[in-house]
Order: sequence, then structure tokens, then C-alpha cells
Amino acid sequence: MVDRLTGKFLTLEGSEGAGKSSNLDIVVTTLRDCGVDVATTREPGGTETAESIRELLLAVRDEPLDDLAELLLMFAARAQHLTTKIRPMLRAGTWVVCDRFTDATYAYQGGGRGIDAASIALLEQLVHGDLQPDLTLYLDVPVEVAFQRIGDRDLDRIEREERAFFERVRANYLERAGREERIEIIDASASLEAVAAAVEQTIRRFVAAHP
Ligand code: Z5A
Repeated sequence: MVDRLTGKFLTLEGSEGAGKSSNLDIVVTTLRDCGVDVATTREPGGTETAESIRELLLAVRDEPLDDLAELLLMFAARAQHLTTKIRPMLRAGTWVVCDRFTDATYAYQGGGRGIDAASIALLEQLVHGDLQPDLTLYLDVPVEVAFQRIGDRDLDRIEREERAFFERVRANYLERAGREERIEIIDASASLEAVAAAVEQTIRRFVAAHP
């Protein structure tokens, strides 16, 4: 049976400190101003079970987490999230804005950890088939700037990776953004106001193209 998803699926991507949290509000406010019924969520997480998986993924422990276990947990959380939250909302015509999705898996587990893209693509196909975001905003910021913004806050397991890891993550995002038409690159090294203006403009353009 064909799954009729009438809502639009938007995702926000970027390295930590790129300003996703800060700009999620701009996306939602702009969509509401355009009369769109919108809900927000995040990955890994978004449902009670998926949030428990998030805790497993981000907790700092003595036992190192195996790269493949990390990849499978990301997709386990995603499967749960899609079935119990994202697909039902899209079916009901609600637009969903998700803080990170599978592009992050290609960037972090693929680019960062070095897992081959073909293995990720296999899981992607299994977990979400043809469902892809209709629009992805990639907030791009040099690693140096991101590190300065994060400062000395309490870092989770993934944030503790070394600089070279985040350089590979960024390179992977940029490479995908160059290939995928749905991914819009936003220069997130600009001021908060300039980034917010670029985000708002991109959202208004998308809504105008999808009345
Ligand atoms: N992950 C993965 O590995 N694989 C996957 O498939 C998925 C995720 C889905 C948790 O994600 C981790 O999961 C993440 C990737 C991994 N790990 N890392 N590292 P998350 O999205 O929940 O966590 P995060 O990336 O650490 O989010 P964040 O720290 O909240 O980043 P942010 O939302 O982009 O930053 P922010 O809180 O909006 O801004 C950070 C600070 O910078 C704050 O003080 C702002 O005021 C400041 N800021 C933001 N923009 C500006 C500008 N333009 N100018 C000046 N200052 C700014």
C-alpha cells in the first residue's frame, strides 16, 4: 500500500556549535507565519524509546562503544522515531522539522568513523526506503569556529572526538550537499542575525514553491 505523506519533511544539519538549536526556532516561526501546521523533533531521539537510545549513544563510559554498534543504534532510534512519530505526523499533513537525520549518519559514522557509505545506504534503505527530507538546511561552520562557540561546556561522548574527526564530518556534509539538490548550505559562521535571515529566506522560498 502506498504511504501517502502529505506533510513536508525538513531537516537541520551541521556540526555541533553550528547553531541548529538557535535556528530551529527561526524555521518554526517562519513556517507558522506562512500558515503551516508544523511540529519539531530531533535525532537521535524524538520518542521515549529513541531518547533512551540517545542516552546510550551520548553517555561517557569506560567501555568504548563499537563503531558498528553506534551505527546500528542510530538506525534503531530512527526506525522507532519514523514509525511512531514522523510518518504519522506527515500522514496527517503536519510538516515535520527534525534536528538531524540520516545525513548526520553519513557525516559522523561515515565521514567521522570511516564506515563505508554502502553499508550506511543498506540500513538507510531498510529503515526509511524512499522517504527522504524534502529540504535540508546544512549550517556550515569551520571546525575552529565551532570549537570556540562550544567553549568549555560539559562535552558528551561524540563531542569529545578530536579535531580531525570533525574536519572529516564537515568534509562529508559538504560533499553530500554538493551532490544533493535538497540540501541548502547556509554560511553559519556569519552573525546570528545574518544566519537567521538566510534561514528565513530559504524557508519562505521553499514554502512559496510548495503551496
Ligand atoms: N549524531 C550522529 O553521530 N549520527 C546521527 O545519525 C545523528 C546524530 C542523528 C547529538 O546531536 C550528537 O549525535 C551529535 C551528532 C550525533 N554529536 N556531536 N558532536 P545534537 O544535534 O543533539 O548535538 P549537537 O550537534 O552537539 O548540537 P548542539 O551542540 O546543540 O549544536 P547546535 O544546535 O548547532 O548549536 P547551538 O546550541 O545552537 O549553538 C551553540 C553555541 O553557539 C550557542 O552558545 C549559540 O549561542 C552560539 N551560536 C550559534 N550560532 C551562532 C552565530 N551565528 N554566531 C555566534 N554564536 C553562535
